Amino acid sequence: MSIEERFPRPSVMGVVNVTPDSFSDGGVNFAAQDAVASARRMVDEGAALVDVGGESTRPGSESVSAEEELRRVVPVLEELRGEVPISIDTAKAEVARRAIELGAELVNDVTALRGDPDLAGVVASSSAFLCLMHMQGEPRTMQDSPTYEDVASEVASFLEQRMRFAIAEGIPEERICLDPGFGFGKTVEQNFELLARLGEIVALGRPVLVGLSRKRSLGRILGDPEAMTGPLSASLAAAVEAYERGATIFRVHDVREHVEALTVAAAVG
Ligand code: HH2
Repeated sequence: MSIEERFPRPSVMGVVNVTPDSFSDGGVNFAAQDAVASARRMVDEGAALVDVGGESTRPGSESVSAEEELRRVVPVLEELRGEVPISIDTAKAEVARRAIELGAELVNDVTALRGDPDLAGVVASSSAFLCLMHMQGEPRTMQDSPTYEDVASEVASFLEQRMRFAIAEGIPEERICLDPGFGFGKTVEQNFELLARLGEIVALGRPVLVGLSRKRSLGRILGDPEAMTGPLSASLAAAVEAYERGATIFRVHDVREHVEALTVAAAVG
């Protein structure tokens, strides 16, 4: 089955960060039982799947070991197994392998198969879907001075290359979706230009996943130059703009509100 058949446009992906330090919900779901309850609630609210992550990738964050990531996510995945459709937000082959064994359907790799040389093989030898995301630099330093000649065309050509790499590694194209990586090595202006020109990413021919929810660019465009997050209202506007430009999967913290907004956008469309 292709990813667009499994997750038709628009599909909402709820975010469950089993971390102490994620940028907007750090600590909220750090206890496994809280993460499980959040995931179940998100599905009740209309999420098509839930993205479980054990490592923050917020600007400035440090990476964690595979052992620590497994310690965080495995109890959550065990509990949700067979009940909630799961995406695993990881760049580590070992974590992806265990998550797939526990039923994860999608591997969400913010490094687009550049982080762990074994990850492509793990995905290829499973039936999991894969999200390839653009990032300039690495989380610890990516917001220091992101530079592009032309952000939209550079992100598009990066994603096309990473898709070719994934296909060459044995991952069928129909299982791949692409993500421009809002906030990952991009200024406020670059993020908004990328959103305006999202059609250029959609034109690559694969479903596009967007993560705009609560991102700091949304808070900054509202006038606070120091904002570290953006409000729900701005997240909804950004999601609808992305939908209008062809996005398929929406990675969000506030599921009910996004499902409602996107249902209206889809009815107009
Ligand atoms: N954003 C974050 C994490 N993972 N994955 C994809 N595909 N796209 C995104 O835009 C994306 C992502 C950052 O958000 P969050 O998970 O809320 O925070 P943190 O990385 O601090 O855990």
